[in-house]
Amino acid sequence: MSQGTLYVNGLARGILPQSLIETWKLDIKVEQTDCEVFAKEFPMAKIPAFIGPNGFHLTEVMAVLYYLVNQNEDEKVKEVLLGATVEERAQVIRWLSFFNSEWAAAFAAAAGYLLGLVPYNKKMLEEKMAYLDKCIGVAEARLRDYTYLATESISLADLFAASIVGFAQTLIYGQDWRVKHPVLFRWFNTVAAHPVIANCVDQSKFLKESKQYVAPKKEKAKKEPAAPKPKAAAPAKEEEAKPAETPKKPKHPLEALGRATFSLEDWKRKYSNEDTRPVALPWFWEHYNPEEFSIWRVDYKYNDELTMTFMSNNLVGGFFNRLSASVKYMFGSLVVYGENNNNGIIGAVMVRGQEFAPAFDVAPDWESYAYTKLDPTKEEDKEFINNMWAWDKPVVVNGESKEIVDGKVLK
Ligand SMILES: N[C@@H](CCC(=O)N[C@@H](CS)C(=O)NCC(=O)O)C(=O)O
Repeated sequence: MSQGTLYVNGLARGILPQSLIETWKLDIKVEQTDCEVFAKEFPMAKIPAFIGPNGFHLTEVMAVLYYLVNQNEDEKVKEVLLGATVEERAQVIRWLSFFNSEWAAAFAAAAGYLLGLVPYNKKMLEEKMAYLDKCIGVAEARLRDYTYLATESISLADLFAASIVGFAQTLIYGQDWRVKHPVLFRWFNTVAAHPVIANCVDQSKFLKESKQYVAPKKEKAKKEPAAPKPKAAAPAKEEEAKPAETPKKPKHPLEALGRATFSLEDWKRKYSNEDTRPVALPWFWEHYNPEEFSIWRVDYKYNDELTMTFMSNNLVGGFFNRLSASVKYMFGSLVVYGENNNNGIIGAVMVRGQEFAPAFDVAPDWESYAYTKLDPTKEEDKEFINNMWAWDKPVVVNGESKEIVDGKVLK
């Protein structure tokens, strides 16, 4: 029987724990997070997570790493990685914590903007990128005079920092960034040769150029196959008279409203390409035609049943997937506000026409939400819509200001 299970999902903080297990051949299973045990046992759903013998549970990457290093039976290895003296051990914790809570947190936020996972916000992206460079500057100040971050040898802090800085080079940083940080890269190359890092950082996947924010490509409208021309007088052969194998898809009821002058596609492109608050939203209000599209406040009806914020966000994701048949007539966003065990779902969605049902009723769970028409000529409604689409300010619910913690865009 194995001595435990580590849960990972390919994201940065799971890389080193997994590599320690695999490189040292520890008797510990590595599983992906999309399983029932993980969902049940780890309500925060963060990786890495670990279950050991006798129900011993761990979360938090620093604790997981500390535990795994202690599974190595070689006392010398432990001493080198964790530090030999109190001072060394404290320095190891210091640099582990620095790369975990300062650098990795800012990296996750920056990558979210650069990879288009959250609404683009130029100012926030610039802030995060500058913060990452500030952190690197702090590490480089140390590495100018010393070979390693915490001690005179490769410690656990070097391994962890190299694992996430390596991961970042497969996602956002390219050669231009490496050239700007020669001190960091002298260190990185030394640590990357360590078997534990060589096993988990694949330098062949490093980006050539740093990722810039690139607007998603215009989606080509699917060409409807041309309708067959009516046959001339000659009697059709029996075969031709057979009904087509795939029945023609029924038309969406909103198609009857015809083509709008306000181009939803142009708007979706603007929203994806431009900084939301300063550029995209002013463009929207300049072009929006209230006769063609109505905008609805959408409230989840059962907020008191929501538990974990990530589960609320999954609920929204599922709802949006089920709306896919109507999405070409819709745009909007639903956000999750609050915290675990005290959160809610709210948002603003624009639909073709003046009714909400024809757009929403394609999703079997549409009645779990309440719909209230908004009037953008009212400053208060307009600002609500702006906030729901920009996610840059807390949302006011029943007079209380609540932080937006997650959300999804329907486009
Ligand atoms: N405080 C935790 C943070 C763990 C964390 O945020 N892990 C990321 C992956 S690197 C994650 O699980 N992200 C998914 C999410 O936040 O839902 C730790 O130090 O381990």
